[in-house]
Amino acid sequence: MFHPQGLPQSLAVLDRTLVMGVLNVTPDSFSDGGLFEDTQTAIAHGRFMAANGADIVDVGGESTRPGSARISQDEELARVIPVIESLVNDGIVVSIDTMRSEVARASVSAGAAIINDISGGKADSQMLPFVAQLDMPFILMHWRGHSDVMTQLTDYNDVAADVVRELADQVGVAVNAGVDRNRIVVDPGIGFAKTTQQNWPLLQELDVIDELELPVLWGASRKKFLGELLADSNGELRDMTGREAATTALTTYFALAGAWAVRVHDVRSSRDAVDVVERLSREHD
Ligand code: PMM
Repeated sequence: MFHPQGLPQSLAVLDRTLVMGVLNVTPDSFSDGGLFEDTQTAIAHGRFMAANGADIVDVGGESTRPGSARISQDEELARVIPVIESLVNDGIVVSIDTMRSEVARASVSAGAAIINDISGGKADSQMLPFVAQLDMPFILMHWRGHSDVMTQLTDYNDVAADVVRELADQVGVAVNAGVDRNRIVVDPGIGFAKTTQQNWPLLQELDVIDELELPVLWGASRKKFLGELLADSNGELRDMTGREAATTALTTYFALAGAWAVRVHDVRSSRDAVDVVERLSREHD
């Protein structure tokens, strides 16, 4: 298992897959839309996830649901900063899920310890130079374009090989911009510029990504490809919360494959799965 450098000591010492809890402070996110819009509700949910085993709480203010439009930077800042300040004040490790360098900058000032950029530095030319100045992990996801166009960006020859090659290229861009390779975490970006069916070969060939010799984060929680897999006989997609057992199954799969972290909505079930895998990996007494 690979670990990024620059992690807070409390996480750096752990020898298991980490659980990152999703905290979308957005009125329109596809999985918890509207529920955590209110700052106090968001803070309470972040605390709840930490109490239930989240190692990291991933705070995001911008929905990346397929087809969604962008919000202004001021709106994004207003959503995430008070939540980050409050959770950090409680001693919770927070990552900031943003494509904007200015939001990343303000979040780091507010105490965020990890940058999670779903565009891997592609959306904002100032992101990589900013990250290069930091001493914290940078999550670089496979990304081909913004949510309003990503469903048209799904041409691949070989999904797993192409995603890993494009990730390698972007890691190279980041390193050229001065980002320390030892601080990079890669993420294949389940559901981003991929049809629902294209997620499966990516998951089936998950060891292809090990070629990069970098820590890996997987974000498959409650995504549409699971809703489709579990659809009823009328073709009605399984609802969000009904995708939880399937998400936990994937967490087990990722943990067995040595993933650095999983990004999930229901923290308790994934943490239980990770703890089982960790116990199984110990030497016999
Ligand atoms: N998925 C979403 C948002 N941020 N970040 C990373 N690193 N990886 C992901 O897969 C990812 C992400 C969209 O899902 P959500 O709306 O359930 O948060």
